[in-house]
Amino acid sequence: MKAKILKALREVGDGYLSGAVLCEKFGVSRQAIWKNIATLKEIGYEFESVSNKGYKLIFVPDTLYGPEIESRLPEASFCKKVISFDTTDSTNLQAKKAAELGEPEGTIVVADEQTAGRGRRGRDWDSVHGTGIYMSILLRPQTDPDKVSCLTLLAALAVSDVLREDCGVQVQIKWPNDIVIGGKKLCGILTEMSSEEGYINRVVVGIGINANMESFPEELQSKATSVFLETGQKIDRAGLTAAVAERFGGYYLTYMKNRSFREFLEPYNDRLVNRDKEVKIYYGMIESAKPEEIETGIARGIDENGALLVEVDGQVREVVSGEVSVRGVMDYV
Ligand code: BT5
Repeated sequence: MKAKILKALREVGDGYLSGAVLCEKFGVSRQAIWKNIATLKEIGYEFESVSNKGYKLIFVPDTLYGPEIESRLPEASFCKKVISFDTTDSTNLQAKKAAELGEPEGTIVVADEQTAGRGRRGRDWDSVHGTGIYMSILLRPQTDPDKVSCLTLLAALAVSDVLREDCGVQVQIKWPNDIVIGGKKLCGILTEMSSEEGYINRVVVGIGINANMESFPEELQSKATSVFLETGQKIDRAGLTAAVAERFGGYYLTYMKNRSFREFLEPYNDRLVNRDKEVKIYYGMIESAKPEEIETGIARGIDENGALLVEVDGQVREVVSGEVSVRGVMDYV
């Protein structure tokens, strides 16, 4: 109901909507509308209320509040439900719990802060309160488990599209799961799957976007950046979350319908930061890789299975994500 009220009030823009109109529109009592508006006020929303005219939405707090994000999604969106937390351990962990409770495909879990944000292979994701976007999308794809790695690539494409179009940041993709600009990471993606005997129970695509951070802890300063640091503009996090969910949902449905990454190949490769550059492939943890676990070659792009094609000593290797990390020869990119 809160999402519906917010959407209706946003749609009238500078106008007002009376309690009576809202009651009729949503088939609920005056009391129900009033109660929902009172809850929104407690969260920080401000309404102008004029007798004989009704309510006007005049201030929206900067939070990743579920009904706010739902109110920004189109009616026919792939993502219908948003579960939100002010603070949680990890939105990926919460999305897995939601999956166990039977929540449907397309449910999104968001948080304003993560106390145990996770990266790949046990690494951490720095997730301070109120500045980043921490979101996880629950999927139940009816496909082979080996098609799942492409979902990370679709998410990278969706996030990079939205960042370019809506925020004006000319980001690139560092295969398989990073969005980068100027050699620094702006977003990371962690896709986790649970499957049995070739059958997928669920997939969680977790996306962390550095939106409005003004600075980073010392250990991340040389490798992390945010939309704010790149543009000098604070962005509307709830709007960006909805836009990413919507764009990803569209790509996901196309991918599942065609069962192929073919139509995404060109846009992905165009945006690949390592393309035709020398890269190091680490077949082990970067931090402790032995020399025999590192290979150097030229990245040529990805193939239809989402593998990175790397030319090593004149031969092309298909490098599969999940098994390796890729770095620039001198640096992170
Ligand atoms: C990733 O791992 O890049 C995946 C990050 C996914 C985070 C999202 S947030 C919502 C959802 N819930 C979760 O718990 N996770 C997902 P990886 O490629 O392993 O990179 C991790 C490395 O990036 C760390 O070891 C740091 O070096 C660096 N890092 C950590 N926090 C960062 C940040 N906020 N910005 C940029 N780099 C960061």
